Amino acid sequence: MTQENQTKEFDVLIVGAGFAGIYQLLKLRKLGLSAVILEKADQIGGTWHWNRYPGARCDIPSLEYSYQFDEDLQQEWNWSEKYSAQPEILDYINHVADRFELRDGIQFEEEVLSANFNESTSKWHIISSKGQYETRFCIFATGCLSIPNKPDFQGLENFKGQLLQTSSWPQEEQDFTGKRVAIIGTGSSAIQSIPLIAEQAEVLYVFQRTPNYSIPSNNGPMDKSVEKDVKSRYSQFRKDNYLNGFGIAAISDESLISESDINEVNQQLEENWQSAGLGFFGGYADIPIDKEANDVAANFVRNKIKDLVKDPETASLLTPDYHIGGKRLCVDTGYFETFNRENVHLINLKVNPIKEVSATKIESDKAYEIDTLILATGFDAMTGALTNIDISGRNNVKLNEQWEKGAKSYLGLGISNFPNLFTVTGPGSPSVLSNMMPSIEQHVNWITDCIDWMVQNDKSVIESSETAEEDWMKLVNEIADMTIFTDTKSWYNGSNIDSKAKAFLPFIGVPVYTEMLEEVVSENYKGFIFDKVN
Ligand code: N01
Repeated sequence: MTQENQTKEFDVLIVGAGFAGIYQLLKLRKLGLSAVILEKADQIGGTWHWNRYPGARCDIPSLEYSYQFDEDLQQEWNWSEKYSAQPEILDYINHVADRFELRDGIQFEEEVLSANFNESTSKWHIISSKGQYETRFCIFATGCLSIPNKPDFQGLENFKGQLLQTSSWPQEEQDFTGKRVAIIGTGSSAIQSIPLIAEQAEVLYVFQRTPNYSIPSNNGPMDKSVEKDVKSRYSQFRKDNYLNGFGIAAISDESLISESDINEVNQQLEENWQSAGLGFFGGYADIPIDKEANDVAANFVRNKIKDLVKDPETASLLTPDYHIGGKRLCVDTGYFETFNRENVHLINLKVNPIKEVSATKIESDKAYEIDTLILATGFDAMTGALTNIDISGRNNVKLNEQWEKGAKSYLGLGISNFPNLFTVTGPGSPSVLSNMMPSIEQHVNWITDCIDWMVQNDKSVIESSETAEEDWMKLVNEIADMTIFTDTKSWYNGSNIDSKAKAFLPFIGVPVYTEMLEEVVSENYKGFIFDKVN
């Protein structure tokens, strides 16, 4: 047997070297367990490695979109802007990997192909693109938005120009000077990149199926007084944020539009428009739950679009008609204003869908000659990274078959029939409806404590019970049904992928979720089964 073919053994195998994976490695090492990360890319970073399109940046302030597990780290690291750009976020994660000496635990350019639970040994057998592993625990730190959605446009394979996708952007800088560029999609990635591409390109054609709401970021250099204030009370600041609905500092107002004077509401919405970014959505507590209140906030933004975009027809095309927040709210720098440029043209795919892509053209209402085609068409969100791996659990049950009618998970952490498998920010957890960084840390801490508890209490195998999982997903949906989220087609409910089950997946409400996680632990991991005997 060659070295390559030998099965390597670890206590824990982690899939993915993004923010979740590397923190998980650190925590497991502190427990004294052997652990390895397998990473498909040639470097760490996860989503911040793959999404290098122009304008990519976080839309949660960097003082919040950062690790909190190490006081020295959060005090010593300085962000240059309020919302940091992708290169700086990548620098940060690299700094963390070096600071905590994590690189030697990561195998790069090694994709996990299958994971199979062996019931006789209670171990996972992993096959990767480079070798085989046997491990007691398997942790999927694969992110919520990591499998690109690449629509099957007729003739796309015949396109001879430059084909790019925002979610797998080349590492080399791209120059669009003098080029005729088309971009398909108008979600967050397009909204961030369009203003910058428009500045370079000779002409930019934006192919829009559904318009999006976007709030100006008002990004700028880090305000040193804000930084100083937050750093003076960092750990309390972080704790307080777990008490806000979406786990984000800005989103904490308990006032209701329905109980406020409309002039005051408009004044407050103006203030939020100027400064709150994503916080605009939570600026009043009833925007996410009351359709009429939501309409007030939505109309405010619709009017802003009318003011910002000079051509009334273009403004009208850019104006959404669904609940604000129903699709993930976007945050931009000069997005709507970009449509005032003479070299930018908006094409309405609702009326004129893409008929065909050929060697040099894209055809909808007419044929557009282009040099570059950019797909900003989103992701197979929340489940794609798991269902794209051949994962089989007890009785050889396949995960993608178990989830065919909709993903089910207990707490977004465990899946019935898949023992000793954990997901970080999995479906059924606040994840994408929260600040991902604290949610990642919350899950990694929970998983690590759980494994430690198992070691201390002589338990070998953990899995969620089917009943706990059913009840949990019922709760996820009952809460969602009380909000505006379920009325709109979005990637939150699988509507962006035709073949996908339509089910709402994020748990809404960080504070309730946090309480429930603690309750499960205090009741000896209620809802989980240990050392199940068949
Ligand atoms: O993807 P999206 P994204 N024909 O799914 C369109 C996070 N993120 O990559 O709405 C034509 O939002 C689709 O149209 P429709 C953030 O959570 C964060 O932009 O389905 N069009 C839509 O316009 C975000 O929400 C940051 O009708 C097609 C677009 O493509 C999430 O990632 C930055 C189509 C896809 O938009 C995803 O954002 C960027 C088709 N066949 C992203 N298929 C931060 O700032 C799809 N579309 C942290």
